[in-house]
Amino acid sequence: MGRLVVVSNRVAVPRRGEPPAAGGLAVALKEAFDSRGGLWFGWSGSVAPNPPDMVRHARRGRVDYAVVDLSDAAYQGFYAGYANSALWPLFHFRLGLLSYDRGQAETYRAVNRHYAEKLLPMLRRDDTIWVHDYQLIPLGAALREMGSRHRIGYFHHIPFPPWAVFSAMPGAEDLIRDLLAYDLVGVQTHRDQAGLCDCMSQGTGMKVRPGGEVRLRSRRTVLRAFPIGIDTDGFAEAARTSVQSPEAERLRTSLVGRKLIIGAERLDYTKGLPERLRAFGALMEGWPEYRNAVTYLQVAARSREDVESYKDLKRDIERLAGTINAEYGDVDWTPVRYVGRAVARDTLAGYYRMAPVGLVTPLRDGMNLVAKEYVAAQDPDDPGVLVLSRFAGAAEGMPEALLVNPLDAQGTAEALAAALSMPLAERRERHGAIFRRLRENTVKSWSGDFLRLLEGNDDPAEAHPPSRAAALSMYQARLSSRSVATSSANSPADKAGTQVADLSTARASRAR
Ligand code: ADQ
Repeated sequence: MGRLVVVSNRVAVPRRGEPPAAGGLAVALKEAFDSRGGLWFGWSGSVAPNPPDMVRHARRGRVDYAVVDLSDAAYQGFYAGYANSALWPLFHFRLGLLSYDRGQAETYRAVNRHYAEKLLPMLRRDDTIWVHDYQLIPLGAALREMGSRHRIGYFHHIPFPPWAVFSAMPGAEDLIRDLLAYDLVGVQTHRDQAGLCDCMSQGTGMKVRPGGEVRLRSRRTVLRAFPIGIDTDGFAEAARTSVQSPEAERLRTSLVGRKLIIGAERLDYTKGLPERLRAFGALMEGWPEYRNAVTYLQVAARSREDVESYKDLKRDIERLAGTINAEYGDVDWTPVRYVGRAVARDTLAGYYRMAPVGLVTPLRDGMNLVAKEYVAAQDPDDPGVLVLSRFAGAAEGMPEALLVNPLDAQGTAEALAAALSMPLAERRERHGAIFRRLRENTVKSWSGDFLRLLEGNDDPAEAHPPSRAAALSMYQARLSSRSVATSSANSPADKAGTQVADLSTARASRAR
């Protein structure tokens, strides 16, 4: 078996003598890299007016890291411009925020061609290439034009909308046709797979066969869902240890017995932060018993601050948090604590374990790993409850979470109240079901499944039927046998029909 060659937008070269950062792609790929060796190629993260036109190399263990710098102009056009101001909003269904500029689109293609030119001479004949995410869609086609006959797979980490949305992008057909250069195109969920197949058939006029197969002359491309997971046991262990740490103790002491609701993400308009604050405000308004009894901690790491829409978002969130604190706060209680920076992974794991409620309500999200990490971090004997947007990819595999529509502040507040008052037996049952699935579908099994199908050994979709179908049937069976005492008939969630609505949405999206 040949080497694994990974191409991703940003490549973080581990310091000499240190393991790769926990979490993220490095963990997913470790096993494959360890067993067969590999090359990891991409942008170094450095930007300069006129960077030297060269590839820098570093060898760590069995992996060669090869990175290039970007010029200011390439960064503006390719990264801040087309990738983050046009593709990112497009793929997240936010056409109102899409800002298209033909020059930036050309820079995006030029940078991808440049990457292909740099990568090609480093390739060996039997390498397998795995390209990651929307910054690099045309890379496969550029490699093919230059003569590459390797197996090339592409994984799309963010949502894939249907053609009715996608076709708003100038040049949409070209982007879809670019995907045909790959042998395998992976997306996160069955909903994304439906969007991708719709774009493929409407954008190219080609027939998508059952199993997501498209044929163009002698080339075959398979379109398939591979829901990404986390290092479940590793994260659970980090949470167990970190909840005893001085940082966790500092937070615990400061709560003075109040219950913690936690949210954590990059500061991004797709994550639904203003909507989440409005929902917390609705909880304070409609459930006075929780005033001075809960604290909502939102950790939001700064992100893409050079993109205009991100600056507006920061202002909105700060204003909303200030309004809630002024309205409901007291001399000894701040309802919303807002921390605007990144927090170390282990520290975050300890905070999750301490929080009876995890609030994860993106407007759209490919998967959302925070939802999975929150569940993995819980104490199985006394777990917290996840309130999760039905528009996160993670919702497909988590029907036992309290699923909400984040645009419905009242509905989300009702779910929060239900979570805060949920009996222990029900919390355990919901947590246990999700946690078992998280242990079966980890980040390692995700990369293994993708590579096995790309390299043609077997078809993981046939080997393992979709976990979501299994999850749903378990859930439905439990509901019909009334073995789950959801919430009592008088509970806010029941009044609002949270459970019924969740299930009907889950059924509807399965049928799509
Ligand atoms: P992201 O949009 O970055 O990823 P997500 O999947 O939630 O979103 O991953 C974020 C990671 O950053 C998590 O591991 C989380 O713990 C960490 N994190 C969040 N807030 C933090 C903070 N304040 N400080 C430090 N760390 C923080 C994209 C897609 C997702 C998809 C992933 C993986 O947008 O939908 O799930 O890729 O495919």
